[in-house]
Amino acid sequence: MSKYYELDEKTVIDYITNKVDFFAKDAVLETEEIGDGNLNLVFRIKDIKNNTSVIAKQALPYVRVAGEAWPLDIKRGEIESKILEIEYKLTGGLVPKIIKYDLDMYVMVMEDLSDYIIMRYGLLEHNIYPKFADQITDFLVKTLLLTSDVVMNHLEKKEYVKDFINPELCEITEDLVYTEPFGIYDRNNVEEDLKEFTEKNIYADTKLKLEVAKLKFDFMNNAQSLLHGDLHTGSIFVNQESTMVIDPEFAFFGPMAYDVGALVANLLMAYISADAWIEDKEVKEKQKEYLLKTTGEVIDLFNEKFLKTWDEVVTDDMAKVEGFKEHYLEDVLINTAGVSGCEMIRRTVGFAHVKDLDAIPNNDKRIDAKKTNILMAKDLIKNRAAFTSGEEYINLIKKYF
Ligand code: SR1
Ligand code: MG
Repeated sequence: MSKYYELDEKTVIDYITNKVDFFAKDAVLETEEIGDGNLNLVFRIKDIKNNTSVIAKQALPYVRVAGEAWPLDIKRGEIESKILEIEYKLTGGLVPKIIKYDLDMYVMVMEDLSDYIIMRYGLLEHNIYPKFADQITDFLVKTLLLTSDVVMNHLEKKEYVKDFINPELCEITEDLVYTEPFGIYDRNNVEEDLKEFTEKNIYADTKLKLEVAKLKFDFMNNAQSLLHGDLHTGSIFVNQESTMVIDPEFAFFGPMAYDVGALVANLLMAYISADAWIEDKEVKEKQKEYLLKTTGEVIDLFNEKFLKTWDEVVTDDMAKVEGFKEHYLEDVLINTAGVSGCEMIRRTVGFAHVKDLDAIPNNDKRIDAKKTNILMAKDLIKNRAAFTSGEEYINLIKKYF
């Protein structure tokens, strides 16, 4: 019989006390459910006497925001805990430490990051994170390059591909990122004032759809590296000093561009949001300047570190052939632009939106921001070969603002 039950704010205290040897004997525990994602329950359990805390994340057998009508493989929690351990080793601690993974309850207990903030919310509070571009590009290059065939023993890598097959979560991406936003589907969420624009600029654009089809099949058929699989700014904790990546439950072997592109898209959407939302002129300019610079730096540092690390870690003889690393990287960058565009479109007219755009309070400004987002995204998809440097992204932003 299954030992699984859904935790709540009451039962999680007993659960943690019995299952995890973390808190002091005299601990006074309080808990709060803090999950704001689409899939899981997330509790912070705090010992208010000794000021220590942990996070417990429980996978539900369905999509949290949709309910039991949309069932989802609960084993994703197991994949997530394994990936976090691998990423911890690869990146030297750019992901949280796992304290325990419970295979019966699909609960992962991990270190609390209470002195960090989810990057999306930090940016919406107009904070600036000066070390972010450097730290996240370390994460990207280490996790992506070191799990590719350029570096890994090819037999071991194929074993990994098998171990980390993640069909249900991949299907969500295939549907919600690469299919539904480009046509009329029930799960799409398009604001009334954006419907005509969406029909004309997305559904009727057959050239756009052809390019998205190419990107979709690259996502499905290119088992290049062990991806995070959902690297938006809601999957990143930041503060002034460091960066921590969380939530790799969509992980599988896929194209590197999917992670880099998701990140870049969310920085671009933060820029569009800042322009539409921030009232104070000085704060607005400072925030836009930071996001412009960070977007450019993410691409340039990724390029730079990728090429440098390649020389240090490459093992495949043919990958050492002169000119190959530049060819390989160029392909990643071109598809990065394409993925960014798909992520931006799906966050505007697909099932799962982002607060950056949806919560812009002024109706006209919100609709205009969403239109700009769609146009910029189309540019990125259709002209993706033109975006291989930070400067080209900066020029793209300047073209629209
Ligand atoms: C049903 S899940 C919707 C979205 O939430 C996750 O964070 C992923 O981005 C997914 O596409
Ligand atoms: Mg998530």
